[in-house]
Order: sequence, then structure tokens, then C-alpha cells
Amino acid sequence: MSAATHHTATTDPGEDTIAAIATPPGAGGIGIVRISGPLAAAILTRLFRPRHPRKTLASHRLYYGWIADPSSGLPLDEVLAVHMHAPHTYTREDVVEIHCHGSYLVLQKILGLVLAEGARPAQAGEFTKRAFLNGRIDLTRAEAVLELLEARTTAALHLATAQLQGRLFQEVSEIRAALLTVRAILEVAIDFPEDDVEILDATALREKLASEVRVPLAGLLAGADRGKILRQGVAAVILGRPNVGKSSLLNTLLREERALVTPVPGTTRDTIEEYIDIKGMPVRIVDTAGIRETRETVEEMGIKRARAKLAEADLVLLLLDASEPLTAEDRQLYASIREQNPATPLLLVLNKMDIAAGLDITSYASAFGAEKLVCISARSGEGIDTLEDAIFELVTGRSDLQEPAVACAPNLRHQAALGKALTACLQAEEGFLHGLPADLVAVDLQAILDHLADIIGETTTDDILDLIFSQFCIGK
Ligand SMILES: Nc1nc2c(ncn2[C@@H]2O[C@H](COP(=O)(O)OP(=O)(O)OP(=O)(O)O)[C@@H](O)[C@H]2O)c(=O)[nH]1
Ligand SMILES: [Mg+2]
Repeated sequence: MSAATHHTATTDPGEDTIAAIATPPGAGGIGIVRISGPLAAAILTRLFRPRHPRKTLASHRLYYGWIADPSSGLPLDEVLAVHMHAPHTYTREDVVEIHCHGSYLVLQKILGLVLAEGARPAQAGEFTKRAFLNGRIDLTRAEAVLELLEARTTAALHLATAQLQGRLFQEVSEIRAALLTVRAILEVAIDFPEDDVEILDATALREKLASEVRVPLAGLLAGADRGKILRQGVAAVILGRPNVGKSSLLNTLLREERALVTPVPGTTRDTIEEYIDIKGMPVRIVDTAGIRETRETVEEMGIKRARAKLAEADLVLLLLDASEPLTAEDRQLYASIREQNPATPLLLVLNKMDIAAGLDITSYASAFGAEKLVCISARSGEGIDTLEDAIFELVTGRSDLQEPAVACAPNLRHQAALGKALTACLQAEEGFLHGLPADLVAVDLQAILDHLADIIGETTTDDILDLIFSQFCIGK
């Protein structure tokens, strides 16, 4: 059954025709105006002069010609146009695309003509919303489109693609199928209570629930946390006293001379943030002002900012200078970080190993207890791979995030619904265990089914849908 058949609260999306510029603003090689709805073909006929005049345009074929203003007959731009006949289109409606030169002025003029012929401007995400409302894709696949557009790393892109292919939808459907079987058996028991004993093998049903509903639900939930990391990334804040090489480390990680590096302590005043990609995970690296006692106002402000960054850190890189003995400032800084953020993962990074003659690493072990230590040289690049591995492992808890095991990564909305479904499943299992009446257990089963229906968008309310689609850009 399609999503649209269940989704009764929304008015028929196909009654009007929408149009938008589908390519980003600014100059480009090609720009595309996209139209969807019952008027699409008629609008194209009015505006398009094909090079070889013909009565009808075959579906899904590009035709060369000109767009002209129908009131003046003046040609506007040389284009390729395509008419895709419903229902084999993005929205399942008639769709027209006009590929013109990528001038924003030309695009706006063509869009103006299209609107004058009876289309209305599309809202953000409205094409994809129609694809959903018309039942071509479920809600998880619509959300995957947005994720794909926003993916910052290859790993995030893989997740989006898998979800767009229906991976999450399929997992949810399988859990649902198992639930429906259990419920069907229960219903027989409800309808013929006198046969209760023969029909209802509560232990078998409970085991089926556990293995085919609870375990897969928990598996999906486990993927949600990893998915969040892969999509949004983590913030790693570099802290340390002045001159230990914080800005040098940022530059080395970026493979670019982004921050100023000088032998003068107190070089960095403001915080500097850049994204790097560690094994497909986006990491926001924050370089900060070296922390020390100072009377200089600007430096003081920088130090305040550095400390404030601690609050949003998913990971702290405490940088130390291996060419000098450990100082009281190093120890104080460590103590104050741990006081403010006792649970945040922290890596001790011992920099300048290239000039650390006769260094005694054991002194660090006694000063910082069990914290993990990585030795690097921001100047030579030595140890940077090890540091990246350590960051990745500390944040994700494992080193194989890209394994197929996380091909499914539910977002926050899915996560909430999965959590509720899991709770209801545990209750249903309890019910079977304690021999509760079949109709009571059936209530819990229905609750699981409802939460799953919410994930794929069968029962999602209009305001949630609006919220989801409003995050898209116009023309998508
Ligand atoms: N030999 C050596 N020198 C380094 C290394 N990393 C940084 N330096 C030098 O140490 C000095 C300070 O480096 P910065 O990166 O500016 O240090 P910082 O921690 O950002 O300093 P502030 O911004 O002042 O807090 C510069 O002269 C760097 O060239 C390293 O791995 N080896
Ligand atoms: Mg610096």
C-alpha cells in the first residue's frame, strides 16, 4: 500500500502545478527550470519552439529549441526541454524540465513566463514532498534526499544512498511483517477465546517477538548514534599553553597553512575552526589561543574563548611540548579541563618529537594518570596518522565504522520512534511471559506498529511533514 493511501489529512497534491529554478543561484553552465503538475505539458507547448516542429514530445526525451515569450514572440534562450509523462517521474506527476544557459536572469525570466501560464512557485522541498504524497517513495527515502544533499563526507553519502535505496524502509517492513504474523495469531485467540490453549503458544510468540522484532529494533537504534557522528561529525578542540604548536597541528591536519604560526607565544588570539575528514567522519578542528596568565586584553579575550570552546568539545586534544620539561601550567590546564569536563574524551598529544632529545615519557604517565598519549611532530608530520586513528577510535569506540554493519543509520526522528517501539516490544514480551490476556498484548503490538508507521510516514502528521520538507531547498 502506498504512503499516500494512508495519508488522508493532506489535500490532493496534484491539483495545482508548481515550478521552480532547480539549480543554485549564480552563473553556471546550465540552469534548469522544473515544472510538475497537470499543466506542465501545456505550459511547455506555449513557451517552447522545437527546432523541428512536432505535435507531441515523446516522454523522457530531450528536444532542442528556443523558449520564446508567447505575448511578444521574442526568443529568450536556446534550450533543451524534456517532458516526462506521469507516473514515471520524480513526483509521479507530469514533469517538465527546461535546461537553459546558466544565467540567473534568464532562469528568472523563464520561470516568470512559466508562472504567467498558470503554475505557482514551489515551496521548499515540494517536489520531493509530492513524490512522497503520491506514494513513489516513503518518508525515510524522502529524508534520504535531504541527507544526500547535505552529506559532508563519503561515509555520510554512503548512508544517504543506502537509505535512498530503501534500506531503512526495508528493515522496518521486515520487522512489521513479523509483527503482523504475531498479531494475526493473537487475533484468532481473541476471536475464539475458548480455544486459547491450543492456539496460543505464548513462549513461541515471545521468542518470535524477541528475535524478529526486538533484536532488529535494537540493531537499528545502535546504528543511530554512529549515523549521527558520521553525518554531523564531532568537534575536537586543541588546547595547550602558548607556543606548544596548536596552530601548527591544525595546519598539518588540514594539509594547508591556515593559521598563523610564529615562535612568539600568544600568536593565536581568536579561535579558528576548520573541517577535516577522518576516515569518512567529519571532524571540526578548533585551534585556540594558548592558555596562560596574561594582562593583555585581546589575548585575555582569546583565552576566555578557548575555555568556552571546551563546553562544545566532543574531544579535547591537550597539546604538550616535548622539547621542554612538563610545566606547572601544563598540569594546571589539565586539572582545570578535567574539572570542567570530567567525561569528555581527551588525548594527550606530545608535539615537537623531532627536537625532543632524551625525553622521559614515563613522567607524563605519572602526571596524567591513565590518559592516552600520542607522540607527534606537527612540523615533520610524524605520528599524525596515529593521531587521526586515535581520534577516530576515541569518538566512535571502534575502528571499523565503515563496515556494512552501519549501512542503516536512522536519524533523530527515527531514533525517537524506534525507542518507543522498543519499549512497547519489551512490554509485549512481558505480557506473554506473564500470560496476560491476548487483547492486552495486542495493544502493545499495535503501539509498535504505529511507531513503525510513523517512521515511514504513513501516519506522520502534517506539521511534522512540513517541518521535514521545509529543510529542503526550493526546486528539490
Ligand atoms: N621543531 C618543531 N617545532 C614546532 C613543531 N610544532 C610547532 N613548532 C614551532 O613552535 C612554534 C609555535 O608554533 P605555533 O603553532 O604557533 O604554536 P601555538 O601553540 O599555536 O602558539 P600560540 O598560538 O601562541 O598559543 C613555531 O615556531 C613552530 O614552528 C614541531 O613539531 N617541531
Ligand atoms: Mg597558535
